[in-house]
Amino acid sequence: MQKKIYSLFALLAIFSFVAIVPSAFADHGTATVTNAPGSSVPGCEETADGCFIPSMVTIDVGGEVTWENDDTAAHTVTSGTPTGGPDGNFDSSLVMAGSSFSHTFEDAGSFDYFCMVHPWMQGMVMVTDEEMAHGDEEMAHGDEEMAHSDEMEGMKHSDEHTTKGIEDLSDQFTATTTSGVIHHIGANSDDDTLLVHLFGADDDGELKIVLNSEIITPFDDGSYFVLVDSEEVDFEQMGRTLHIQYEAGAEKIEIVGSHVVPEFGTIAMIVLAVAIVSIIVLTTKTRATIIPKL
Ligand SMILES: [Cu+2]
Repeated sequence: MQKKIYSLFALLAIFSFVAIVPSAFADHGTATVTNAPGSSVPGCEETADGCFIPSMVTIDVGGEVTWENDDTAAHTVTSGTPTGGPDGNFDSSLVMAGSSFSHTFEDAGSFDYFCMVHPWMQGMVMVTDEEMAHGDEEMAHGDEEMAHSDEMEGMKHSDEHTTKGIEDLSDQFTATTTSGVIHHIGANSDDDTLLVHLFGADDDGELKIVLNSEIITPFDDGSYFVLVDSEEVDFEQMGRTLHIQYEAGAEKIEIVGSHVVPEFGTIAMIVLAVAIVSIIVLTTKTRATIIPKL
């Protein structure tokens, strides 16, 4: 009898281990960035790929980024900005063509870097807190299923709106504020940013927004990054629901993802128009073949 219990316990332990392992070992630990060929001459900063490819990478705390210099010129990877100068977080010094440089990130946050030789070359490393990046998975495993189903409802709600093809982007999202009102939500596909303009936020407040995946796609690990009045802020994320704190007087909240589709409403309208036209064409054709038979 006792043996049975033990083996049952062992089975349970193995099972829960198997359930936990995939999320714990999901590989967000490393990222590789390469120097754009020819980046020693200005111009790469105006391309979609940028001078460091990709120009923004996201890793977990403790993760390592490797910069491979595939270009023919020597470059540096220096934390900081061209205008503010090196900030001392990391510096590769000169990396020769064909060589590489790696750095391990022990703290969460966003780290700007640039090339000292070619200051038009700029990039960013986002280091996310493991718990935040995997909030979604933990929710699913945890006993907070109530909150999860609430979120699902929120998503359904916003999906309903998209199928109707409403022009105003504010209607594509389920969003609430505790201070001020949402004046406008706009999408900028150039820097993959969703812009939430606040009006009359006289007190500190919180924006709760359920992101519509039709419009904004998160980074590979499911995370986003958020700026309030152009300053990066910490926020809570549960799946596609973000809780963003802002201070009194805040006007602009930017949510950055890996891809943003602007004016989804317009696209939906086009799809709708095409559907209607094809229905009309089909019915007239069918009628044309039916009428002679009558
Ligand atoms: Cu360079």
